[in-house]
Amino acid sequence: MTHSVRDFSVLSRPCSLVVFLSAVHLLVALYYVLYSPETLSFLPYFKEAFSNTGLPTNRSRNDGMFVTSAQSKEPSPDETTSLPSAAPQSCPETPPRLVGPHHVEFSNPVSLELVRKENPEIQEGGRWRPKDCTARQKVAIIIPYRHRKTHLKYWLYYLHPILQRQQLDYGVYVVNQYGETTFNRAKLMNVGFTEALKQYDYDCFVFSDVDIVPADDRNLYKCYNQPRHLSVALDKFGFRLPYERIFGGASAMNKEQFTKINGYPNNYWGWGGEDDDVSNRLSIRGLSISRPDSIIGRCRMITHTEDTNNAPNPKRFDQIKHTRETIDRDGLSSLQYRLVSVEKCPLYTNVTVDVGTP
Ligand code: BGN
Repeated sequence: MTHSVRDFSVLSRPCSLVVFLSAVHLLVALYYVLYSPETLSFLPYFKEAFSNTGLPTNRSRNDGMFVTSAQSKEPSPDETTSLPSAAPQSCPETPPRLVGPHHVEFSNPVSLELVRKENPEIQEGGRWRPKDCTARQKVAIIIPYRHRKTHLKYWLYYLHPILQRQQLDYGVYVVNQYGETTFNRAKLMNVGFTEALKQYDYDCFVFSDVDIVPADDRNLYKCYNQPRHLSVALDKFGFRLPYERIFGGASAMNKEQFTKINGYPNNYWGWGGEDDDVSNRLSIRGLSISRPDSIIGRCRMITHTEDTNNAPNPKRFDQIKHTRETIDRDGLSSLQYRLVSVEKCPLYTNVTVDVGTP
């Protein structure tokens, strides 16, 4: 009986083929793992984790009010490098973490330190955007202001958490009228619109008095197909509209709506009428006012004593009769002001402006 020597050389070719095919398979698998959309969508988070220290820059004073200065700096279109990068999917139409009606009171004083502590994600200049989804709107909140620090603290205390729950990509702009000349709320709105747009590509503008706080976070501080009146059920007016065409307090317009009406009028000095002029402008340009219902639209107003240099404007009765003649020549198209400073504070951007005299 002879032992035959086994000849393995016949297996050599199939084996090489198997090895070759396995290598190709491995490479293909590796390619898909590295370049799949899922993997790519994680990259910004990795990048962010390594690049974002979350620390504001240029700290100079520590009283919480004035921390950074961007006074003479020419702003870039998006100075939001410390904000989360754009997330892959857009935020849901209805923000998921809203709580509905919530308690608002102004009996215990709040400090800016407390607001900062309770809102650790707010970036300098009062900027925030969601990190797990892309906000549906970029909203600049414009607050006309002078000597109302206590009110501003309450406003920031209540509004920052609400705006975050509403998943907005937002910035807060306090437009501070320089000097002691007669207050001009409407012109400060136009300045806020103009200056906010120099900082970021906002598409929606909420114009709010510093003393108005919504009592229900379903009242979304965003823009709609029609200009939106937000402060519809104020405690001051018994939680209903004092008159149908009112547009004062807090309201929102997108860029297109606001430019269509040529912004606010610039020549209403002192209290009253400028919001009625805007309401007229909306009708003249064929726009209507949208509103939340009077439950969602509940707001509280901080009571205060009469402001100095903001007496009722005696000319307002006559002025609001002539909106049709003034709309084109008075507004964004004729806006002139002297910018005094733009300071990026931890919870808001402080724009100080000399709007001139009547
Ligand atoms: C109105 C004021 C508004 C103000 C509301 C609510 C005028 C114009 C002359 C009728 N309008 O009467 O500016 O927002 O009250 O306070 O005064």
